Amino acid sequence: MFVPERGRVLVSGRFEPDERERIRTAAAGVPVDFVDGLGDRTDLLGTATVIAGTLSGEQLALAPAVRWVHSWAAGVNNDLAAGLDAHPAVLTSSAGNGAVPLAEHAMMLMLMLNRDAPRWARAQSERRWERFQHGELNGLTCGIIGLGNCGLDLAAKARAFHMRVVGVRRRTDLPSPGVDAVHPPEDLHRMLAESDFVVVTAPDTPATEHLLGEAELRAMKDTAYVVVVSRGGIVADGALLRALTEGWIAGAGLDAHGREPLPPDSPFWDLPNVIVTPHNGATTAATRRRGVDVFVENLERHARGRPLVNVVDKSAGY
Ligand code: OXD
Repeated sequence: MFVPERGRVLVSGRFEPDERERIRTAAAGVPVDFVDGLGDRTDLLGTATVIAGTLSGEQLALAPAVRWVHSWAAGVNNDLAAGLDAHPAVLTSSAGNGAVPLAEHAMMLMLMLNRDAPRWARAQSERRWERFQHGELNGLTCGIIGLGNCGLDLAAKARAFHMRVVGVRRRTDLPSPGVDAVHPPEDLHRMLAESDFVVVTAPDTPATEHLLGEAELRAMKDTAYVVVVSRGGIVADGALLRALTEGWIAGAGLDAHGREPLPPDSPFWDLPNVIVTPHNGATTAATRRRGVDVFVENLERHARGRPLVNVVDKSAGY
C-alpha cells in the first residue's frame, strides 16, 4: 500500500459542491477522496491518514495509516465504541453544529406535550373542531441535564418563554448564563423533583449512561415530562416505559432512543403520552455546514501544524 508522504484525506458524506471545494482548499495540496459512505471504497481506507465520517470497528481495522478521525456527529459515543477509544488516532467532533436546532426541537416537544398537540392533529385528520383547555409553558420549570452548547441555548429559549430554568452539570464552576440554579450531579434528584420538564441534552458517556433510572423517574412530579434530544442511552428504557405506563410521570418527547432506529415493535410508538421523532431534531443544512466549518478549520490547522479544535477527551467520552 502506498501512503503519500503528506497523507491522504478520506471524507464520507454528501456535500454541496462549494463545501467540497472548501475542504479541498483547506487540505492545502493533500489529496482528498470523497465517498458517500465509508463502506463504499474500502481500498481508500487503507491509504487514508485523515478520515471524516463514522467508522465501524471493521472499517477502522482496514485503516492502518489513519492518524486523525473527524466525526460529523456532535456526540461521539458510537465512534468511541467502534474502537477509537483505544486507538492512537486523534478524534475530533462536530460538537456545537446542531446545538441550536436541537434546542428548537426540545422547545417544540415541550410545547407539543404541554398543549397536547397530537390531539389537534387527530381532530384535523377527522375534520373535527375540537377546542380544549391546555397548558402554558409560562411559569413552569425546565430542568436541563447537561449545560453544554445545546443545554445553554435551550436555557435562553426557555427563559424567553418565561420558564424558570434549572440545570445539572459536572463543571458547576463554568458560567451557565440564563440558568437560575445550577446543580452538581449529586443534586440531580433535587432538580428532578422541582422540574415540570426534564430535558436531556448531555452526551452519552460512562458518567451519564442510564443516569435516569427508576429512582430518578420516581423522583419527578407525576405531572412532569421527560424530553430526550441528545442520546437515548442516558435513560433506562425499561424504567421509562414503566414510568409512562404506570403514571410516575405525565409523558415524554423522545428524539433520541435507547435503540436506533426504534424497532417497529417498540412499545414507545404506541403510548398515547409519548411523542416520537426519529433522531431528526438537528438534521438541517446549517448543521451540516457548521460541521464542515469545524473540519475545514481543523484541516487548515493540521496543514500548519497547529493544535486542532474540538478534540475529544476519550476518557471523558466527549
Ligand atoms: C449528533 C447527533 O451527535 O446528531 O450530532 O445526535
